[in-house]
Amino acid sequence: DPNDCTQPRQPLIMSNPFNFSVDIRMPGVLPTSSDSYYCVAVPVPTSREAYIVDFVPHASMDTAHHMLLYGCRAPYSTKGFWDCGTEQGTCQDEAKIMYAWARNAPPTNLPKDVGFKVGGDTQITYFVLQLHYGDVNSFRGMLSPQPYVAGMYLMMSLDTVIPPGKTVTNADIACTYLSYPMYPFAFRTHTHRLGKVVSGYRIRNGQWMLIGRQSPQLPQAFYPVSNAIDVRYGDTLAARCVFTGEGRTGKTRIGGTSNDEMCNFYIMYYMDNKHAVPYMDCMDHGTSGLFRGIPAEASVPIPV
Ligand code: IYT
Ligand code: CU
Ligand code: CU
Repeated sequence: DPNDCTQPRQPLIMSNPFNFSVDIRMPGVLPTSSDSYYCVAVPVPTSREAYIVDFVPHASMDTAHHMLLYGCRAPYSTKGFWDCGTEQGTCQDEAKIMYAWARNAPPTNLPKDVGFKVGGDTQITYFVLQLHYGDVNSFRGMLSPQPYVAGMYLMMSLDTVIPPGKTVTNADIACTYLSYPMYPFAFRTHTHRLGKVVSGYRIRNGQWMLIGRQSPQLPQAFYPVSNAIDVRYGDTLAARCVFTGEGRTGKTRIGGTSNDEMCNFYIMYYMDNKHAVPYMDCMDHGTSGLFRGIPAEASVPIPV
């Protein structure tokens, strides 16, 4: 029984010298409330450079609401599991998100020849699985270098303030892209309760091209991009979160609790291994007036 957590753990399964899989399981947690989050850390099984090429959420996930897999060097604990209720409770250093699974959303597959680089000279020596209610996960890795490296581009707002009662507040994020070509293949949106719709775009020569648009009230998994595009040096990446202040009596700001808000647009991409940058982020507002050109769809709520 793959879900029998009383069995000794066998995190590393070597199928051949170059491929391996890592099993991460939550040791017999019985959540007391549906809002509990538990974390477990598992060391990256090699100090060599390795590539995560596939994620396999285990079958018995019907009790889990969502789970996120991070990579970092300093998890809050390396023994057993811990309560990681606040979103910052995963790693003491910077956590890097690699995978998200959500109930009722299809799983994300990495494209062929694409892998997340771990071990070696990356800053990733531990995997941390954060589980919102539930039980198991595993993934496969390999030691042979992959032609493409997967990466994450995180767009986040730091300073949004949502006035109480106001029906529409936009959080706008934009940055000029100044790196080697990257190819977005999945995106994820994240807000708390007040988010209505989150959209992300590439702007090139004044033209806005949709990367993805989703309601953050639907399962916050990675969804396939709307358009298969490249992002090149000089392009602008832009994202907008639309919030409502209805139902609140005071100002809502960015923060880690469910009474605060967040505005995140994640782009999962691949890049040529030769000059790959695995993590990038954007917290700026973009040039003034930029968002006058945003397509009208960005303000259209998505039915949930
Ligand atoms: C303030 C905020 O927006 N926090 C987000 C984005 C974030 C993600 C990671 C910030 C940092 C990170 O290392 I990974 I610093 C936030 O906490 N988002 C949550 C998860 O942490 C991923 C989410 O569900 O998107
Ligand atoms: Cu959840
Ligand atoms: Cu959040």
